[in-house]
Amino acid sequence: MQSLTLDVRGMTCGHCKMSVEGALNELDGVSNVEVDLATGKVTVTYDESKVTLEAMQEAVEEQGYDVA
Ligand code: 9UX
Repeated sequence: MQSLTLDVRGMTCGHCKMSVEGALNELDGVSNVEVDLATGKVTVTYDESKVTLEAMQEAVEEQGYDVA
């Protein structure tokens, strides 16, 4: 298990937070997602043999937010 923090731009409300959390949690291999709305920091705990950084970035971008 490994964890990393994504810098996500454009999340401003609780629904944004839930969209991003939901999209990441849907990925196989993601075990925990923490979103800090104030800073845009999204900390993901995941199994690096099952999910890639690219897949996580795509999942966030599909929800309409930019990953720095
Ligand atoms: Mo509410 Mo968050 O419109 O984009 S879902 S600000």
